[in-house]
Amino acid sequence: MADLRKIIHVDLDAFFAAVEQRDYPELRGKPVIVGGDPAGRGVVATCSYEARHYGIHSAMTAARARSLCPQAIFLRPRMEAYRDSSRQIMTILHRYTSLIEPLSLDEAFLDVTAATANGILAVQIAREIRASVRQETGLTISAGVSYNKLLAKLASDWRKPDGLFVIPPEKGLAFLSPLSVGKLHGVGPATVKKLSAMGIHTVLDLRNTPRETLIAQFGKAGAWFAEIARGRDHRPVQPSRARKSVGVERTFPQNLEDRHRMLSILQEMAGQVSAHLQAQGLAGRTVGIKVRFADFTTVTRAYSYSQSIWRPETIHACLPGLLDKALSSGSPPSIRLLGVTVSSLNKGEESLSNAGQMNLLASEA
Ligand code: DCP
Ligand code: MG
Repeated sequence: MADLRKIIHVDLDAFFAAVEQRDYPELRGKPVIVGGDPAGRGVVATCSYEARHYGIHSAMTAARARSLCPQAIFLRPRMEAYRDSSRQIMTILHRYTSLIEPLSLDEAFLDVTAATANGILAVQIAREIRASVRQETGLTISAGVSYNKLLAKLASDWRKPDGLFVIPPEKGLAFLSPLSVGKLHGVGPATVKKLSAMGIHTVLDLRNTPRETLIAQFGKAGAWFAEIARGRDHRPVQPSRARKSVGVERTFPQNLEDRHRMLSILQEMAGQVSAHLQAQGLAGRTVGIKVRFADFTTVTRAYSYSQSIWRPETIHACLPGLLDKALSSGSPPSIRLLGVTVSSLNKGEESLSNAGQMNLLASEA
């Protein structure tokens, strides 16, 4: 067991809302919602734990949040303030290791295997990080400690908010067994549904399903499911993680029902994506669209070229087909959001050498 890694996952609590409560003390102890306009079609980016008691959560419409908790205080995001706090946190993390993989503004993996070689415990590092973050930024950050990314991330969530939880190697399987499969990284709602139809609900059920059955059903992803059901995850912590996709999406003030209009909006967004790609010297092989229907079901469809592309006309070329595929799976076509992304990114000439990097999970967000 000497070669086991020590991974910490940290994730700030109610991040945007916590920054607001820190900066405006009159908001502390109150239900605070950061996001779009509750009078319009805005969505909740996040909310304070006080607001969560009313059943409010990220991605819910702001209007619904207001009906659940009329006294809630609604705030527009102040991204600059959140970015500042995020930079501060990342600086704190760098005191312990340079093996840091940020996942978003408020979340990161650390590989502290080397840092613990001289007898310092990973949990001790996690404690210090939590104390420094509190002291230096006034925010609380939850931490999970374990022997791989999968379990470290589950652990940080386990005692949220302001929690610390350790899953040592001998407890990994027992921790996983009762969890519902949807808790696992890469197991999205569509997969949960399929697994459920196969009688697989918990991670223990998943572990008891033959690997071949999972591969037959889900292909490469099935092999991944078999691994994580056994608590195995060899993904390294990747510092300065390369960007995975460039995308644009838009929620409309009124639902769209006309296919031609959808297509022309998709083409316009493709132009923006192309401009972003050019500006950053990037190109990608996969064009994806996202369609969210009036009832909030969301469908993504993707097409992969054999070579990297970036020109608007090449992105345009596959949009009609993708839109048809997306619409055929939902009826009637009344749409509140559309998005276009280009993924499987490569930077200029590096494209071919990087192409070998496998990403099993890219398709299931
Ligand atoms: N965010 C967003 N839209 C979402 C989800 C999140 O804009 N659908 C933003 C707001 C969050 C931040 O990202 O504050 C971090 O996301 P988390 O999922 O970590 O959520 P929180 O930090 O808000 O809460 P938790 O305590 O559950 O981590
Ligand atoms: Mg968070």
